[in-house]
Amino acid sequence: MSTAVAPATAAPVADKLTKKQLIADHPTWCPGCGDFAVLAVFYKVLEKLQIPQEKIVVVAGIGCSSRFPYFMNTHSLHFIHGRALPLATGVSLSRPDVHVFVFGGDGDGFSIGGNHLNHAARKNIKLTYVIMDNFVYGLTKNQTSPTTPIGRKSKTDPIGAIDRPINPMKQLLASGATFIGRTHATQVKHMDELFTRAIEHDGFSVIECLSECTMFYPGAFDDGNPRKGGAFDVIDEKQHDVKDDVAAFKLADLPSPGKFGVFYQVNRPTKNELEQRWIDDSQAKLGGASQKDILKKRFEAMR
Ligand SMILES: Cc1ncc(C[n+]2csc(CCOP(=O)(O)OP(=O)(O)O)c2C)c(N)n1
Ligand code: SF4
Ligand SMILES: [Mg+2]
Repeated sequence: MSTAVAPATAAPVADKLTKKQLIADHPTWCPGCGDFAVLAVFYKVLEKLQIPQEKIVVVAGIGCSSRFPYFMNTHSLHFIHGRALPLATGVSLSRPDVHVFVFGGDGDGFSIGGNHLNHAARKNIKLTYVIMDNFVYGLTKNQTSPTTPIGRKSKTDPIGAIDRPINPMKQLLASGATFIGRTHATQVKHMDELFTRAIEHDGFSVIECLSECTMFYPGAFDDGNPRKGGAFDVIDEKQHDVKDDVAAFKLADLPSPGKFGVFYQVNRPTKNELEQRWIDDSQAKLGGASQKDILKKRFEAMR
């Protein structure tokens, strides 16, 4: 007779993460707003990658696109206009076990938050940032944004915008981001592929997603939508070396609707990694002192 005894309880099987679990609230965007598709794809990608729900952190600033945290049943934070990245940086550096995502608009990212964008990118903070670019301030009802084309009329430019818009791809290349992509909210499969690659990248990954504001700037991205007679021209990575920043700048110079896909991707140590190395070295030098004690010692030395 066998003496083997079956364990009293089998190890619990972890629940599979489903889209249903990720939904927090009914999105309140206007009918047809491009942001709906971005949210739907994000749910799908998280379900596909099976990132544990308790390890997902979603951060945003202010704007229609920045309403993302309301719709995510994850750790979600909504911060001041343009300040999503500094908050997300703190979360990323202090919690290496979580995946940090930032969502926001062209105003939040390139205007009031432009300074933070440059620094988070050059420091190569480990996080994924999706900028839903609609070429307008949507939430505050139609002001010129940093990406609004010259000549476009708005509440702040009643005779048409006169300032040269920024080129997001060029700006991100110059700032030192290590993964830079561009997509279109009507191209669901492409968004899925790009979000997945960005999440898997070890460093600051940023995607500009053209997302139509149907209320204040309808038709803005029809030239990139084949269903509206436009051209969705994807970068051929057999021809374009994603490590070549000069080639990426050239792609970024193409006239609207331009190219879509990965413009640039390189590996460079993240600030997360460099800072951890520095902490480990300091702890080793100080006989295993706690981070708190090291900080205290530093402050004392600065007196
Ligand atoms: C310090 C500060 N300045 C201005 C505002 C007003 N404000 C809120 S959202 C916004 C712009 C939003 O535009 P964008 O980031 O492009 O997001 P969208 O609504 O287009 O998705 C502005 C100017 C604010 N909330 N806080
Ligand atoms: S105002 Fe524009 S960006 Fe905001 S929810 Fe409506 S369509 Fe979307
Ligand atoms: Mg906007």
